[in-house]
Amino acid sequence: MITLHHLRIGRSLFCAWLLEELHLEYELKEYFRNPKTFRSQDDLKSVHPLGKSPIIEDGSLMLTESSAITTYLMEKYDSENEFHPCREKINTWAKYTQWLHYPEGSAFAPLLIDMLLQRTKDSSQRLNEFSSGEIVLHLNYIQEELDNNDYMLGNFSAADISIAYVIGVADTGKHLAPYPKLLEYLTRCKNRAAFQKAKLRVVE
Ligand SMILES: N[C@@H](CCC(=O)N[C@@H](CS)C(=O)NCC(=O)O)C(=O)O
Repeated sequence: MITLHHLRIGRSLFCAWLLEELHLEYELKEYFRNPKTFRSQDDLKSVHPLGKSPIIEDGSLMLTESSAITTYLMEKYDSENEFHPCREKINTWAKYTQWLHYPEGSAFAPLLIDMLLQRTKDSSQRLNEFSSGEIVLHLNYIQEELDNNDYMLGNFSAADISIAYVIGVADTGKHLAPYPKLLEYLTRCKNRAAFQKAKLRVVE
């Protein structure tokens, strides 16, 4: 059975969401952040040297990085291509790969800077200018690419789980007011039965 190491509060909820979409059984191990630093603690670092979640174990495999975990779960458990396009449809598959990796590769960094500035009440004009400009750039791009579709590729795919995570972080940072389509998208994603199931089990 798969084990999901989940740090409260964080992205591993979204990994649980994917496991629920796939109807996979998983054991959940929970960890708490240090209340002062909001970082992970020795218990999670004893599982993996980075001490960052999500981490999954599946048999002898231990895997980190949410996009790599998604790719692995798709390869192993989505043989009918319900949640990811097959490689023969190379253009659709390439776009899927883009949306899967874009959040961690590009969109999340300015949101993290903004989150740290808001949380610490630090005021660095340069960081502020950088993060606010980049956040607008990325949210505009995602909203334009989403267009009038329900999901990034039209139909729901595992890449939506990556995108919904960053849109959720943008929502927490109060950046979504000018982006009604992204708000609707986030609601649509969170209304999925699998997300609701994950949320009941994986307490944030
Ligand atoms: N790029 C990694 C990021 C993992 C990550 O930073 N996770 C956060 C939780 S959302 C974490 O574990 N933070 C604890 C810490 O860095 O101390 C991924 O996509 O899985």
